[in-house]
Amino acid sequence: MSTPTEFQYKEKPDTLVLFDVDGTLTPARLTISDEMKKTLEKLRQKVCIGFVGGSDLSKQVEQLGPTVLADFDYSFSENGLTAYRLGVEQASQSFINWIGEEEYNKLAKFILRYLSEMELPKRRGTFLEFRNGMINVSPIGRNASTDERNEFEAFDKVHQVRAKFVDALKKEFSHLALTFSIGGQISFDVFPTGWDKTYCLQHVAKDGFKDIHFFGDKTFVGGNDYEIFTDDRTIGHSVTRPEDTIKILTELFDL
Ligand code: M1P
Repeated sequence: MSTPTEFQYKEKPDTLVLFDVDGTLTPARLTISDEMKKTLEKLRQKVCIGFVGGSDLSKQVEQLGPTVLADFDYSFSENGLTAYRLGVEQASQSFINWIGEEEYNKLAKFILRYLSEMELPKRRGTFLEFRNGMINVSPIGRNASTDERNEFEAFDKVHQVRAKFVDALKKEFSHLALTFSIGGQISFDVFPTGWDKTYCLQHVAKDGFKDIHFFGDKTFVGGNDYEIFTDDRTIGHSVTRPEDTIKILTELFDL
């Protein structure tokens, strides 16, 4: 497969470097540094670059800057459910489109019924959050304060209410290819199996890259970079913070 003409100005147009955002390009939930921006500008002269983040594009605009779509060859939000190539939007996907109204209705009814029967010391609001690429289920509710979050987390450690809930859902909806992930303090996420960061790789397949590097900080089992980090299609790099990313890039690509 030949290199797309748009990338031929680069030194290694058949190499793509993909980055996680939080903890890899920026400190968690914070903005990109000038040093990282300069490093990426130099890198982009040599290879193709892209980011793949779990949150939506508005969050990445906040963290990576208002010109983010022009600063990267590929921009992948929500693991690639929203995708841009050279600033041009590619086909997008959503949870509701995938599952369909009928099955979603059954899932939502089961969740709400189960929640109503669960013994809990406290309840707040927003128990089922409908997102573009997933649903998020929280027994205490997403309106819980920080103290209430901590209390719920401690309660759940003892009573395992989330783990039991996930088991019940797995049993009831075994006919659907759903993944349940208890990643945070008060909730769990439900999304189609395979809609982790590897989802974005389908968008780059047609450009025929020889090497695809991936940099991420949550590359351990259960971390949200694990699947793409260990995928056969990528060369994985595990980093501890943005400074570490800069150090490895400088050595690897002679910046
Ligand atoms: O990033 C991990 C999780 O963070 C939040 O979880 P919680 O509110 O339970 O702490 C949520 O945004 C969740 O979707 C996410 O997986």
